[in-house]
Amino acid sequence: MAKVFISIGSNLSNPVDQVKLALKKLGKNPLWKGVKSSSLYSTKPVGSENQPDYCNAVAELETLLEPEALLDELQKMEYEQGRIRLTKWGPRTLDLDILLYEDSIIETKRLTIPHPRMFERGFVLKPLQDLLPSFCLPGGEDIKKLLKECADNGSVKKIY
Ligand code: A4P
Ligand code: MG
Repeated sequence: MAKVFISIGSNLSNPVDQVKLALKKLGKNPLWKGVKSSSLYSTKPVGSENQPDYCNAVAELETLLEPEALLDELQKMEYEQGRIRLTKWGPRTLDLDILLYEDSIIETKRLTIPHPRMFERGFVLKPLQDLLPSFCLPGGEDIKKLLKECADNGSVKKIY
């Protein structure tokens, strides 16, 4: 079984409900087990700022799926929740990104793991810290130290 961390983000169509629904669906899917969730956070958009605030969370699970097969399943879930890809970093009903897959380093046409932008994003690291409080990311960086250096750290507010 591979331990995997997935970032969940939404900023359209009741973002909190979208994230809750995604967590519920993750919890029911027989393709993985042991699903745990971080708290939910309200976050300011990073990258393309002219869009609504996000709800973000991180989920942990264990699966026998290989990374690309896992990505296929997550993309299916995105479409089921009405995801339409209009612009890169644009608003979305559901974004599911694979942050970490065990301690693998993967670079393929479809996948980069660890997720290349996770280390500079408070909206990823703060929820991840709920699940891995004293964690050193692959590469050895301490999550607490990285979080302090994130430009968006101050705008990540816990909802519950
Ligand atoms: N892909 C490569 N690596 C991965 C991975 N580790 N996990 C490929 C998932 N997908 C990965 O993704 C585009 C392609 O990335 C996929 O087809 C897959 O093969 P996408 O979801 O279609 O597009 P995107 O989400 O717009 O791009 P990307 O690169 O995932 O965007 P980011 O960097 O994740 O940024 N601000 C706040 N506050 N909260 C957010 O959640 N999200 C973004 C998206 C920007 N600003 C945000 C948030
Ligand atoms: Mg994505």
